[in-house]
Amino acid sequence: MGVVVIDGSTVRSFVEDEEQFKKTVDEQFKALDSNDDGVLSRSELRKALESMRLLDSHFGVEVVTPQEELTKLYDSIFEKFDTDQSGSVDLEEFRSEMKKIVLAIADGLGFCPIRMVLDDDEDNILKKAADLEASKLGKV
Ligand SMILES: [Ca+2]
Repeated sequence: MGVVVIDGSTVRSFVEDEEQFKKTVDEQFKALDSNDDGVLSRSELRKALESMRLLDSHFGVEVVTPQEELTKLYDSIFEKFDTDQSGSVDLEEFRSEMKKIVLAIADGLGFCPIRMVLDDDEDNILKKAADLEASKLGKV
């Protein structure tokens, strides 16, 4: 377990480092595409959102959302990702939505840093943002 501290500018500079961001998002896409067909299905994308844990906790406060509500929410997010309404999310769609989501997180954080407790082996996009900043500062 490790604790990372991130704020809006950490997250933003991660997105602005296009090469790094694209690499991270592409890796995540590949990891999520469990049947290797090059697109994300509804359930594959749901796993991605669950792994980000953005919906279960809000600044460390656990929020219990009924299963039915969650399904509705995940469905509406899927529809956002699937901009051409093909019923699946391709890499381009994934990249552009992830960018929007991560920037929205950055706006939400503003200059107010939050602490995240993460497993060291966890593949979390916000942890990557923190790692990147740490490496730039020469702390790693
Ligand atoms: Ca797939």
